Amino acid sequence: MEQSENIYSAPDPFGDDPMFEYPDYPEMDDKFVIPQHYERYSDDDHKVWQELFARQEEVLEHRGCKAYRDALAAMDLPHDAIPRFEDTTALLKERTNWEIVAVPGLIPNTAFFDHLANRRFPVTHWMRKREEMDYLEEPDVFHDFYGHVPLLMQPEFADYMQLYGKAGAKAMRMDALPNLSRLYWYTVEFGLIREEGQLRIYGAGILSSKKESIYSLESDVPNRVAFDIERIMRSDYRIDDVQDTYFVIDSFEQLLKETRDTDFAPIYERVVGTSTHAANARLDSDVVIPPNAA
Ligand code: HBI
Ligand code: FE
Repeated sequence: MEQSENIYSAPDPFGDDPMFEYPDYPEMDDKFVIPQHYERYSDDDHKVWQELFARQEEVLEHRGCKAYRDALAAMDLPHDAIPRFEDTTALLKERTNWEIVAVPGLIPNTAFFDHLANRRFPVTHWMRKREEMDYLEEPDVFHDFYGHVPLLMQPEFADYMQLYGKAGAKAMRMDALPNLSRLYWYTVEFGLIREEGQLRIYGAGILSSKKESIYSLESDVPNRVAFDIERIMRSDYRIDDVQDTYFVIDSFEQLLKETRDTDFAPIYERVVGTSTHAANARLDSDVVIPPNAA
């Protein structure tokens, strides 16, 4: 696969061509699903998991949102080894009817949306190398699993993820994929939530990064703005560094309800083809939220 600048940067990394080239993995099915092949992880792959896990345990103790912390505890993941996807699927199935499938990495948008719409979360099977502990151009198993999977245990967030998958087809029809992708970016990847007057993290891109876990909550530099779907759909984002702006929800109920109650079509009609707000823009209409005390 041609390396894009960032996995999420191209709204459609594989173009509109139905004959896109995708590396031919043996055993891959028509939904880009492969076996995890647990036995193929090296000792060092497991050690990298262990180090990243231990590091985030400490950083997220008072920074990860409650639903994330509780879910991580309930999932009872191994600290010293990459999890077996089937073990977690068994628990997820029971709790929120989600499952995990292994994929080779980034998959085409249509397949990605189809998985989410059917409550399957695609998790990249491979582990980053030690030389890339902190910066990755593509999601790996630590980002996808440690960052994304625990919150699938939270009922409203679990429904929100499915809703996002179902929204894909209409966005593609209306040329609004970049706009819908920004919603994913600013919530699922880089979302913050307010709990008991404090900011906490729920976005997987933050949860899987030590630096951004601290920065997103405590730095004076970035903007923190109350959740606003249309504002998000109009806003560019950074792919090369920590975010300039974070959007803050008050609850997962709010995230799900506002998304479910909003017809995206009129928003797409207003925003597609119009100019966007820079990633670091501050608007008069923004409801600004202060950082936590460091
Ligand atoms: N594939 N495995 C994987 N993970 C993603 O997060 C992902 C993807 N394909 C497309 C994609 N994300 C985004 O471009 C969509 O949200 C639009
Ligand atoms: Fe991600």
